[in-house]
Amino acid sequence: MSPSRLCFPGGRLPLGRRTYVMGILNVTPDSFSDGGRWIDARRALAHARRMVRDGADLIDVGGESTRPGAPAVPAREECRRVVPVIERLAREGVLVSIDTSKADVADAAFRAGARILNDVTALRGDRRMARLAARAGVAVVLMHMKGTPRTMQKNPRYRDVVAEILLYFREKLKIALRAGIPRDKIILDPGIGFGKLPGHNVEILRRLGEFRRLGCALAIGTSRKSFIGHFLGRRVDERLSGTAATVAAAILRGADVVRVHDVREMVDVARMTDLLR
Ligand code: HH2
Repeated sequence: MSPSRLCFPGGRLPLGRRTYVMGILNVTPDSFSDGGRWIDARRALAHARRMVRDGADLIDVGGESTRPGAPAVPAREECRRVVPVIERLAREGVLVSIDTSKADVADAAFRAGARILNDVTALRGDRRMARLAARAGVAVVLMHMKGTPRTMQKNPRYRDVVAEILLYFREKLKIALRAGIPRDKIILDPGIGFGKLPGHNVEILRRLGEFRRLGCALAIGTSRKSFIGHFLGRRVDERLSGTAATVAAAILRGADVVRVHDVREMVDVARMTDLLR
């Protein structure tokens, strides 16, 4: 069972024809690979516009880092960081997703024009989130994470990592559907690096196709992540080629959306890999 499209307010993306590239915009002082670079709204906007020119299909705007041990950011501060940027981008016709687990931030982001919710807690961070997203009619990324950002990398164990994530997705899908978010507005993301050891991430990528049986769009975020550094011995700013390999592999196994920092390069990877798929 494969979905044919991804729907959101005012538009839809047909699935299965090509891969969509989601450009990452971290309006944060402390993100793991680009913290502090785009905290100023003007620079953030310029960076987002460059990603769009480079071929990004959508921009994922986040105001709080999810790296292990990152300090929590109050909703007001998160809104202060992301809302002005979302407003401008949305006005320019850019498809924006909001990377947050807080309903207050999501609400403000939807009002500012975000049309996709990217919730790394898959709606479990805030009880109000599912209903809010359903009412707004936005598409929703449900990402798998074992534990919380604070605890997730403390010796995560799985019997079968893919089976466990499939089970988690089935549960969260049920909650989302019950809240009124239809399947053609749901994107599943196995959450590379969120409560996974390097070998778990590799296994997820090798078996990515198994998630397609849930009948939802599939997203994946490997960009610059530490498992690439683990296997290649590369610093965070040296992981472009490693990222490219994972993006290509994910596309060959059925990813619909790839979440990346280096848009120009990964658009090329996506276009070539789409041809080969
Ligand atoms: N990864 C990060 C953040 N949000 N969302 C989804 N759906 N999938 C991911 O893999 C994912 C995500 C972590 O990357 P980044 O945003 O660059 O870092 P930080 O959380 O430190 O800002």
